[in-house]
Amino acid sequence: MSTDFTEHLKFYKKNGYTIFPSLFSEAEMNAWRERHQQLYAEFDKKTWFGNMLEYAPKLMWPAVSHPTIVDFAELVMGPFVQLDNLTLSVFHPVPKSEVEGKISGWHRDRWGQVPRSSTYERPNAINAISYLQELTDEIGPLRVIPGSHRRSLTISVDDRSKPHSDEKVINLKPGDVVVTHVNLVHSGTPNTSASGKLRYFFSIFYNLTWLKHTDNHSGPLTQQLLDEARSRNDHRSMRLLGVDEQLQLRCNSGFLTPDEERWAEWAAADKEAIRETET
Ligand SMILES: O=C(O)CCC(=O)C(=O)O
Repeated sequence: MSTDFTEHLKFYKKNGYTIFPSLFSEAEMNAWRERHQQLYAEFDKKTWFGNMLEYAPKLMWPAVSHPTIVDFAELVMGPFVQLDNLTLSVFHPVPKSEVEGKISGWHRDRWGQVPRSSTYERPNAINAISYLQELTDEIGPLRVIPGSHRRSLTISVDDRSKPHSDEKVINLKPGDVVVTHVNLVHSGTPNTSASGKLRYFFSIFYNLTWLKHTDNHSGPLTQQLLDEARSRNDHRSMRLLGVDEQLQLRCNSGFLTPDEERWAEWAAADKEAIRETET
């Protein structure tokens, strides 16, 4: 059953984010946590991993190509959506006394800009973030400044690690996914778990196909996913992996039909064109 995006879209345009509850299962999250633990051991206690698709293609592809997330991405960006980077990271707890009253740091995301007006603009990139545990006040919630994707809001260096008067604190449940607009000002919160719990952060970051992508999609395992997508004539999956064969035609469409109408036609045509293949 496909999701009704009407309310999500309205909320997203106004506030710069929307939350999709329970998109990921406990079994999936468990497998991702385990993969992180292996990488942590293998890479000398490194905590931050980009390029997660190449590290774990079979585990990660269902998340990257999740129909709810990618359908919504195509609704707000048009069918020009590629994976910019797939990041799985862990924040270890720090003593509460060290970070009392501090947040991780306000910012807009990669490929963003300070908005020039209050008009809603298509994002250059969106972030589908989930946390593989409940985001309690102790583990460190996500903080957002609603509407800051449509405000030329700036914050002084001194104030970037302090809570903001317009902030909303978001305590997501495990498996929930928040999709943000690239120009939304947001911040994490330090993990101060007294019982030593880890704070997992999982980010599927998508950008427009005519921008560069941050992850390297040329690795053999990612290329295998691309070959499979090609054999199905699955343009949406190919785009996610950095190959947009329709870009030249679609980026010069004349722009006299409303964008969202045109995007919906293209997205439908892409779905129609997929060939069933034997697996
Ligand atoms: O750690 C967090 O919750 C915030 C993550 C973040 O700032 C980001 O995705 O850019």
